[in-house]
Amino acid sequence: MKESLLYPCVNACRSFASLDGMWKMQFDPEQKGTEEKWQNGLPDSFMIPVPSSFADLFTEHEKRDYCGDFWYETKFFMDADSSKRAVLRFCSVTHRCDVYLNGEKIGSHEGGFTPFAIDISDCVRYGERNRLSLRVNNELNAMSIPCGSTSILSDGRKIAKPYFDFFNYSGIQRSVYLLRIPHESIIDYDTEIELSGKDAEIRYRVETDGENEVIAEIFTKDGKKAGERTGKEGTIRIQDARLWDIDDPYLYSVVFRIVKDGQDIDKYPAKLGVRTVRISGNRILLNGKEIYLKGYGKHEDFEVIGRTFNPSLAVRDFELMKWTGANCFRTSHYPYAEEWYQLADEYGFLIIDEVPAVGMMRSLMNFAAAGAGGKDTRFFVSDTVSLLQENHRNALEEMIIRDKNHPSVIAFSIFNEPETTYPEAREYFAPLFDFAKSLDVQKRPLTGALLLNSTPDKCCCYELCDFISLNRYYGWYISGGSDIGEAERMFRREMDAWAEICADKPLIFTEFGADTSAFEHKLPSVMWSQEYQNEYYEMNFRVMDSYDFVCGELVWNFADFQTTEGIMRVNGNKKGIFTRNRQPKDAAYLLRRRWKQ
Ligand code: CKX
Repeated sequence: MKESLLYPCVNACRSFASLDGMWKMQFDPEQKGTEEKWQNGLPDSFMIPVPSSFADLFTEHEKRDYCGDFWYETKFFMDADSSKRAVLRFCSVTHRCDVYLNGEKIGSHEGGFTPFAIDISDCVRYGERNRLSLRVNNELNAMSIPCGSTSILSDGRKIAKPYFDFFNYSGIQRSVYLLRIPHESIIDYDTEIELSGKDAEIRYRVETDGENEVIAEIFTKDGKKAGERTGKEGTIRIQDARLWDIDDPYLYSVVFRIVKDGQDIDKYPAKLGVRTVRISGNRILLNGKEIYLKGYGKHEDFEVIGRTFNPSLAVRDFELMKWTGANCFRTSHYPYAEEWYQLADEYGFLIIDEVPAVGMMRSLMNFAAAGAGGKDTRFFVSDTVSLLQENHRNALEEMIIRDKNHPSVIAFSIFNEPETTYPEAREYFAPLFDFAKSLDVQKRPLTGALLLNSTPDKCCCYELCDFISLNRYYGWYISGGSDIGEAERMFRREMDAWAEICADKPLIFTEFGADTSAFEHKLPSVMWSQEYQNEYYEMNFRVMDSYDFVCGELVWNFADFQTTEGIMRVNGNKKGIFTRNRQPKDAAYLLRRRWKQ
């Protein structure tokens, strides 16, 4: 049985301690840690904050760009109470790790963006200090998601070569918790929602690891009971339900309890947003009403902290998104920290939740050579594909289990810009779409962001998507600058071709954007100037507005972000509507005018 991935909470039955703080760290470029048993104590460590993305903390190239094995160590005191289970929850360790407790290996995990948990009840030393060590590795290869490669320089140093366009931030990037939960406990739950007139039917299912009875209760915000039912599964009817919507993100509370002889054995509280998401013809419906998605592709990315979650920064991002009139974002290109989804539930934002399946092309120079050039590298025709698919499947499972109960999550994205132009790509993706559908009881729409050469005549995968998501760069990677008129004509030709397919399928844009320096102005415009970014968006909106099957526009990107260095990037990707430190470029005002209408 997999350990529960439920978010930590404290109540009469459960508690947790945070293990965040300053840990020890040591790079292991020669991979001698295992042989020398560094799990028994790091021989020559330095201090590192946990959580953190280590790269931007350092001043030396070798440390910032370190690629390979590296170790972490901390000590924690375990109280003498063994009446509850003790579980370590790692919210994300990028990209893979082995975990040791007091020198013994207790688990391992592949995949850097979803939590995993290890039950240590039987091996932890109660009433003593315990040593927790991790051997982490951040190399990229054709089986890892995200995909990339690792090159070895002539001095033996390893360098990450992402097939994708964001910095390979890594480390223990999210919190580590020591959970104390009952021996018989709630492992997971899910809810399906049906609206019936003014009422809502909540079909719930609770998974426990025991036989005792479960009680489910729903409360309004002001604490009134809205419904109750006994049983591990059942339906609760909320009369005159207040729906969760972008303008009124109302959240009920739901509490599940395992009860024996009138006593709570376990209790898990959560928020419940009552809403439905459906596709009807070429429309996306939220609570039965058409919704047009306006917003961004984002990154977890900021100066110094890299990909670490920071609550102030997250609130600033939500406030800025709201200020522009946005209602949606895609977690490009990996599942974000859980707190993002909690905030989106509260703010009334819609999320397209993306698995880290990015870089699915064999890039020789940098991702742009393959991606923007639209070349086909036969990525899905290779011996490693089945291992990649296994990692992809696990990442999908962990993401859907983790995020399925958030009302903000309206769709899952299974990929970003893979090669889709030959049948092997479809053979690769079709079982993953089936698997994702089977995991999500809410049967949310599934999609995947299609690369610019995945046009209707060539793409073998769009049929798998419940709605089509296009990443398009007419006026940037294709016919930019003075040729923007030509770009518009080419864009319209492609859209005319989608029109036939989209008589019965919604289509949204998951990316379109132009690199823009916050310091450049030019009249008439040139590429990279703020004037050009505005003209680029005006042209793109003109085209999108002429096709009524377009159900959404998520611009690329919310803010400038860090990438690997190279001739295509000036200290990062500059397609942000906001700068990296969250100040508006001129285009922010253009979006605000359009989206606030
Ligand atoms: N799409 C032609 C994936 C994103 C990149 C974006 C860009 C590309 C474009 C592919 O991760 O940042 O080049 O700006």
